[in-house]
Amino acid sequence: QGDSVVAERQTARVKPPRMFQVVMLNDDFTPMEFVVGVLQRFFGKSREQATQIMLKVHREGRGVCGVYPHDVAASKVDQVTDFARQHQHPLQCVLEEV
Ligand code: NFA
Repeated sequence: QGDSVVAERQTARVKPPRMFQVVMLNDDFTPMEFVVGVLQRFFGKSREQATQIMLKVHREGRGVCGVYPHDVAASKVDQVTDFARQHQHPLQCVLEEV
């Protein structure tokens, strides 16, 4: 009962964080296998989930890798961009507010 009072006061006072999708963009050069590895390494996807997302991006031009608060989403974009550059692939991700 005391807890519900606390919970109500918090829901009134604590605003939810703005959330951002990390959207992966297709290109003609990055190998499919590399993209699957990126989705597993940086977005915690299983091999099966990663393959589905990679194919969606390949066929439709873009796909959502995950949804995070701004600082987390921005750091994922940087990590993916840096990792791709290190391997000389043009793979790109962008942020979009949900
Ligand atoms: N279109 C790339 C290819 O045919 C694969 C790819 C998928 C690239 C998803 C970027 C994102 N090798």
